[in-house]
Amino acid sequence: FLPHLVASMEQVEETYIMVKPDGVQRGLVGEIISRFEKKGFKLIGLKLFQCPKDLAEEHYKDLNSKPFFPKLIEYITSGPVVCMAWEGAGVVASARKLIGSTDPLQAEPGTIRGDLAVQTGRNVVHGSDSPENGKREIGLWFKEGELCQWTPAQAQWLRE
Ligand code: IDP
Ligand code: MG
Repeated sequence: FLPHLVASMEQVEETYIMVKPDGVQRGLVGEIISRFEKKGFKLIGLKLFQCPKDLAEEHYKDLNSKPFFPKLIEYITSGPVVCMAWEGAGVVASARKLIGSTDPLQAEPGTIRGDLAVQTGRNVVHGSDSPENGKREIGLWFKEGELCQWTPAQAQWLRE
């Protein structure tokens, strides 16, 4: 029994989830949104958006020394993306599990990448890797006034 882990699961967090251009082009937007919606997390921000180069570079700045960085920026700016902010206790780690491993061939069946993609360079979806990055990325991709605070009708049936 690890009380600090239980406490962290109860902490309400926000994560930035994005359907990448390949997911949009392949008609997977509804399918990907559904995975998070059915799980029971709360959608607080959603838009279709053509990402400018400087935003893509800022979002992925930790990877800017990697050999694949220029192609990654080209990929993310190659067409519209669907930007989402999701809220819930434990949503950051849970969303990463729903998404699956970075390399879709290593991702477990049942995960988004495991079910819907075959290559790291076209892995259809992004998810923040920590609560701090969740906040940072939502701040980058959404403007003031684009997020909604609301109480879903099902809230009382999701948590005791
Ligand atoms: P993540 O998306 O699972 O968090 P990261 O390591 O943060 O994975 O990498 C960010 C994104 O950069 C990946 O989702 C993928 O689109 C791309 N990427 C990572 N490694 C490679 C690579 O070796 N080749 C091509 N693209 C890569
Ligand atoms: Mg990452």
